[in-house]
Amino acid sequence: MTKQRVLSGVQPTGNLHLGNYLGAIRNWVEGQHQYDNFFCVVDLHAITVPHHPATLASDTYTIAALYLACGIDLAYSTIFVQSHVSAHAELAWLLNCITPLNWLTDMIQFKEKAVKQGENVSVGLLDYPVLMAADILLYDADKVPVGEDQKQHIELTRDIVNRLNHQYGKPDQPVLKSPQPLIRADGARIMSLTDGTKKMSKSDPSDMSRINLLDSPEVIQNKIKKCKTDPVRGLVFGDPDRPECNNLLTLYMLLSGKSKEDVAEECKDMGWGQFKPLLTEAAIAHLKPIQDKYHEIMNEKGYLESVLRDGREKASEIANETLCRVKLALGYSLPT
Ligand code: AQP
Repeated sequence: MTKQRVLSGVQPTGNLHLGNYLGAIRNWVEGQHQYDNFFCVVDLHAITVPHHPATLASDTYTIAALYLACGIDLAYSTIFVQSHVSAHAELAWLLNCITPLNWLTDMIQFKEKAVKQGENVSVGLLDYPVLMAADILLYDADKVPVGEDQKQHIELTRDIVNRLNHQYGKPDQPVLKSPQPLIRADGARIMSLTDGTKKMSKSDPSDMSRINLLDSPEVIQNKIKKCKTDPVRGLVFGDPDRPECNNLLTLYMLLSGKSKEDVAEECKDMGWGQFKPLLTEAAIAHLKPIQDKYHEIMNEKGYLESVLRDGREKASEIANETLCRVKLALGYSLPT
């Protein structure tokens, strides 16, 4: 039986943090043996907000190396860079022309980010979900493992598929395959260390709001020491009035590998002074092997380039086939 296909990616817009890791990459790693996986660094998405040309390429490499360091195994998975496969931009254009404008203006992420950018907001930011749909659809992906914040974009992708299949496909012969989101209950929305009601994010101006995968033990210790808590003694999951408490217990559970029941029992009578060193220790211990592996990969000259070259070849072959299928359905003639 052929395996179902998985596609997902992260933008090279800054340091990977625990939200990206626990919400997305950890799930890619744990599920990779069951699927045929494609993981890309979505560098075309990275320029939908103001970016630094001087670091775009090195940030892209860092993220690809972190995929490997977190445990992505090339025996099961292909790693590539989005901009290396030109079919992504081309399919996005074709999908643009069948996507109603109001579907995009309704997207929560667009509304939130557009407010921050004021008059400088680009057409690219509005179009972000269509490019994301192209990323997924080019690979006929069955599943898309993401954090909770991306759910709306996958629903939009499914709407685009339905519309395109309805307009250009035959009932028994759809042009594109509809993907399903794969969102884990635990870790789907890791919150900021400085505000438990906001998601942890690369674009938060304060580095104290997140733990980055490459933070040193001293930095991790300092961030946890200073993170926002509450004055209540006794730590519990799920109290809507204590978002920081729920977030920090969730981080401890996921990083220590303990069950929710065990963490609830262990922490029920604790104060923050007793809990914070435990979380610090769990975070440092969990990230150490990832950091060691990352440095090993970065020191192996030429290795990452070869991984990305192979990835581009494999991804391009599949992506170009899908692109041809869509172009034919839309009535284009293909060059002979
Ligand atoms: N806080 C989070 N909790 C769980 N999952 C998360 N993801 C991102 N943040 C969290 C998931 O990580 C994958 C890549 O997302 P991204 O590249 O968009 O990362 P980001 O940190 O969200 O980036 P930005 O640029 O800082 O965006 P905004 O400003 O939107 O937060 C996705 O699967 C995502 O769900």
